[in-house]
Amino acid sequence: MTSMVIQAEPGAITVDIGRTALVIIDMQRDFLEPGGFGETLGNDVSLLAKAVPPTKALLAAARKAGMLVIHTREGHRPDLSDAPPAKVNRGSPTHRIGAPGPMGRILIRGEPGQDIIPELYPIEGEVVIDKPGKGAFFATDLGLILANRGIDALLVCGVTTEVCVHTTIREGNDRGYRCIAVGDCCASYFPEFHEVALRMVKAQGGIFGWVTESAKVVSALGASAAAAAE
Ligand code: C5J
Repeated sequence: MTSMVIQAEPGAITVDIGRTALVIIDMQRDFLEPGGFGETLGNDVSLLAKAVPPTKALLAAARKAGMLVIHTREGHRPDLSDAPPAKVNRGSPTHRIGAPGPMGRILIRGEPGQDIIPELYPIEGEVVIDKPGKGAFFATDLGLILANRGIDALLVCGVTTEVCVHTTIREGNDRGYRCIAVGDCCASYFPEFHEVALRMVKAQGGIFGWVTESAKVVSALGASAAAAAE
C-alpha cells in the first residue's frame, strides 16, 4: 500500500494510490474542438481548452504512478436504441443526438466527434467507458470495474463540470467512493456554473467530496514516490 496526502478542500485527504482511480469525463472532440458540435451550439470551446494542459500533466503523473485510469465518452448506439426519446427530442432538430454534425453523427459511438481528443487519448490498458447518460455509473460497468480493482477513491475531472462531472461525483458519492474533483482539470461553457459546481462539492464539510488542483495531486504523487525510494 502506497498512500499519498492530497491537499484539498474542505480538508486534506489521504488515499492509497493502488485504490484510487483517475476518472476523466467526456474529453471528446465534439465538446472541445473548434468546429465540433459544442461550438455549433454557440458555445465558446476555448473555455474547455483551458482544462486540457493540466489534465495532460495529471494523466502523465497518474500513468507514471501506475494508477488506474478511466476515460469516459458520452454517446449512443447508432440505432439510438439506448437513447431515451426525452433526451433525443430536445433542442433544434438539426442539433439532436444522431443528427449529422460537423464530425459525424452527434454523440453516436464510433463517430469521430464522439472520440477522445488526441492530447488525452487513452493508451493500451486504460479503461474506456461509453456511457449513455450524464453520470459514468448509469448503465455502464464502471462500478464492477472499480469493485474488482478494490478502488475506494476517485479523482474526477473532465467536461462539463456541472453536468457529467457533477453527476458522476454524485453517483460515486452515493456508492461510497471518496470523490475528489480536480478543479483546474474540469471546465464548463458557463464559468459561473463551473465555479458553483465545485463549491457545491466541497460545501457543508464536503457534502459530495473534495476539491483540489492538478498541481496538488502531482505533488502528492511525487512526494509519495520520493518517500518510497528512500
Ligand atoms: C457532458 C453534456 N459531458 N454537457 N455532457 O457534460 O451534455
